Amino acid sequence: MATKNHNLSKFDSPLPSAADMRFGIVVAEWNREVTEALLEGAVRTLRAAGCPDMNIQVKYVPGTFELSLGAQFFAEYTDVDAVIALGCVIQGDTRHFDFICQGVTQGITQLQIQWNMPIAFGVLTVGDMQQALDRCGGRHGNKGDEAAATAINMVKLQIDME
Ligand code: DLZ
Repeated sequence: MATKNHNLSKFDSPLPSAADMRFGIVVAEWNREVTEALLEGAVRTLRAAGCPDMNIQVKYVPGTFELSLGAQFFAEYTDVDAVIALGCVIQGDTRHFDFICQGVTQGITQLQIQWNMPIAFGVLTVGDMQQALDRCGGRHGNKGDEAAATAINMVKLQIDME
């Protein structure tokens, strides 16, 4: 019987080939400077794993709150294997931040289960713009890149388990 190696996550391994995988990327237009950088990171990672450009579709929604519905459109109307949702919510003086974060996390969680489709959560939820810049290609890496790697790994896992 195969046992799990608890010291090394399989997701620390090199990425599987994404040559035959199809991805939808839904990008929030709010804080566009940040979300475009997340998008660049995600596309770079998909390409590096062998995914051809023709297998990558990008669509924009107004804000992070709309990412769930954008992801659902991909699931319902296209033949993608996974969706990568990219957004950036910056904490302000009101509770808007909490509602948007709650809405998108719950929405994406529900969609994944409902559609049996990986939807990677590439949403930055940060206190200020500097924290966002640090995570979209700055000193904390690029979370778009990480979201794309997650999507590739989850599609591979689904293929292996089907
Ligand atoms: C309204 C709003 C605010 C205040 N802040 C953000 C944000 O930091 N990041 C983001 O992606 N979107 C924000 N939005 C817009 C909402 O996501 C949404 O587009 C609107 O509430 C309309 O549904």
